[in-house]
Amino acid sequence: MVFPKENEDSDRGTTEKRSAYPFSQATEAETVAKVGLVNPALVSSDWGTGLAPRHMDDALPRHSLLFLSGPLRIAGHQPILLDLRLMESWQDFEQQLIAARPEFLCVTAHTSEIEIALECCRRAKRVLPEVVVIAGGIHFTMYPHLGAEDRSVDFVIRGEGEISLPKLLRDPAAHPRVFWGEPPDLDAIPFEDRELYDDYRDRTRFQLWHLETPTVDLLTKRGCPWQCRFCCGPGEQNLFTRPSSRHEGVRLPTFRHRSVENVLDELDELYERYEFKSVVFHDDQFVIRREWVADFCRGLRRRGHVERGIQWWAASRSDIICAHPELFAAMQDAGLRILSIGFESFNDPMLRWMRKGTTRAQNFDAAGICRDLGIDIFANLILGMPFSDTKWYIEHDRESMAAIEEIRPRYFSPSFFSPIPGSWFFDWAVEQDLLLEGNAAAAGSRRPEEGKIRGVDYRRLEKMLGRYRRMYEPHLMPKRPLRLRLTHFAEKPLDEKLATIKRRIAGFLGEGGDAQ
Ligand code: B12
Ligand code: SF4
Repeated sequence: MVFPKENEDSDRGTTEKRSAYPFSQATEAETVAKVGLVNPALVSSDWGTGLAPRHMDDALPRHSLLFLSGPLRIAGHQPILLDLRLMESWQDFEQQLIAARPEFLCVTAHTSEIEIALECCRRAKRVLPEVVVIAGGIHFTMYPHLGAEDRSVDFVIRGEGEISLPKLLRDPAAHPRVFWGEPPDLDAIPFEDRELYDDYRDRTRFQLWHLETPTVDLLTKRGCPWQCRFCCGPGEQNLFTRPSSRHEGVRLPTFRHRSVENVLDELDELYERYEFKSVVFHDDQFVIRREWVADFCRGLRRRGHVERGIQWWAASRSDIICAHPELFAAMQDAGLRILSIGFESFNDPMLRWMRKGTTRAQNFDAAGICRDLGIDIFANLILGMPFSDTKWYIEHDRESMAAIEEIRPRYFSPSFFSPIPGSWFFDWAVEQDLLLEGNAAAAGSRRPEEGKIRGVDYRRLEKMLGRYRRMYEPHLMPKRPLRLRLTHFAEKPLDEKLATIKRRIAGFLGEGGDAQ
C-alpha cells in the first residue's frame, strides 16, 4: 500500500460539466463592481521585484487570484490586480488604490505574509473608507479570528472562493462576517484568468530550471491525502473541505482531481495563446491517482503535446516512485523532465519522526529509478529539524547531505526546518517552547539566516551547507562511485534486487513503460 485512502469526492466530472455552470452571469441591471485583488507576496520577494523578475517567486502570477478573477468577470465585475511585487512602496499601493477606487478589495494570505496582508487591509480602509475588504486564503482559513478581530477586514471567506465570492459581492448584507466558501466542482470553474497580469506573456519567458520557455504553470487537483508532520497538508485539509452531512459543524476533506480532459483542454487553450514549450504542474503531489496520471500521459500524446516536444516538471514522493516505476517511465515518455522529490531526510528514525511515510532505502531507490529513466531530480531536504527528544543532532543532517552527494541530483533545494502554523510540528514546537521567535512572518521564510528553532546551531549548519553548496555544481561533482552503488544494491531485499535488475535490462533493451 502506498497511496493513502481518498474520500469519495475524487475525480468527478468531465468537460461536459462546464454546461452546468455554477455562476450567475451578469445582467444589465446588475451593479458591476471594481474588485481589487491583492497579492501581498513580499516575503520571498520585495517591492518592485516582480517588474524585473530574477527569481521564480517574483515571476509567477498568484494562482489564488487567477482562480478568483474568472468567476468575478463572469459575474460582470472588473477585477483589478494589486500585486505588491509590481509596486515600489506602500505609497505606491495607496496611490494605485486611490486611482482605481475599487468597491471591494480581496486580500489573500499565506502564513508568512499575514502581517503584510493585514497592513494592506488597514491602509486600504484609511485611504478608501468605503471599500469593503474581504480576506481569504490558507492563513485566514485556519485563523479566521485574525480577520474577524481586525476592524479593517469586513468579511473572511474560509476555504475556496470561486462560488462564494461573487455571491458575497452581490449581497454583502446577507452574509455573516466569517463564513465558509462553497467548494466548487473543479471542472466547472473557469480556467485561471492569466490575463489578470497584463504582462503574462512576458512572464512565460522566465526561465524555470532548464525547461524550454515559454513556460506555463497550473494545478490539476486540490488537497493532499498524506499527513507529513512538517507540512501544512493537514491545514490544507482544512482549506479544501466541505461540511459533513451527518455532524453539524464538522468539515470533511474534499480532495479533488480535475478530470484529465479538463486539464488537457486548458493546456490546448494555453498552447493556442502562448505556444508554451514547457509546463510546471504546481500540485503538491502530481501522482495521487495512478490511473489519472496514466490517462493524462496518453492524453498529452493524443492532443499532440508530446509530438510537439512538451517538457514538464512535477512533484512526487519516493515511495510512490519505487512502487510504480513503470508509471514514471510513461511520464518520462510523455515529457516529464524534472521530478521534484521530497526526500526531506536520509535518516530513517528522522523520516519516521516526520511521518513522511518513506525510508532512506526508498529515497536511494527512487533516485536510481529516475536516473535510469533519464528524469532530472529536484531534491528537497529539510535540515535543522529537532528530534523527538526536542534536541537537534547534526549527524542527521550530515547523513542527508552525504546522501545528496551520492545521488547527485541536478537540482538541490535544502531548507531549514520552519514550523508552519497548520502543521503538526508547529503545535509541538509551541508546546515544547522551541520557537525562537513568535513572529509568524518568519514561518515559512526561505531565508536561512532567520533561525527558527531553539537548540539548532544555524551557523554550523550554514557552514556545512556552504561546503556542499560550493561542491554542488553538478558538473564538478564526482561521479557516484561504483562502490557506493554496489553497497546500496547489496543492502536491498531480494525482491527489490530483482526489480532493479529487471528495470536495468528493460532500460538496456530500450523498452517503454506500460502505465497500466
Ligand atoms: C504553487 C504553490 C507555490 C508556488 C506559488 C505559485 C503562486 N505564485 O501562486 C511557489 C513554489 C512559488 C510557492 C512558494 C511558497 N510556498 Co507554496 N504552495 C503552492 C501550492 C502547492 C499551491 C497553491 C495554489 O495555487 N493552490 C490552489 C489555489 C486554488 O488555492 P489557494 O491559493 O488556497 O486559493 C483558494 C482559497 O484559499 C481561496 N482564497 C485564497 N485567497 C483568497 C482571498 C479571498 C479574498 C477569498 C475570498 C478567497 C481566497 O480561494 C482560492 C480559490 O479557491 C500550495 C498548496 C496548495 N495545495 O494550495 C503551497 C502552499 C500554499 N505553499 C506553502 C509554503 C509554505 C510556501 C513557501 C513559504 C515555501 C518556502 N518555504 O519557501 C513559499 C512562499 C510563498 C509565499 N509568497 O508566501 C504552504 C503555505 C502554508 C501556510 N500556512 O501558509 C502551502 C499550503 C504548502 C503546504 N502544504 O505547506 N508555493
Ligand atoms: S509534504 Fe507533500 S506529501 Fe506530505 S502532506 Fe505535504 S504536500 Fe502532502
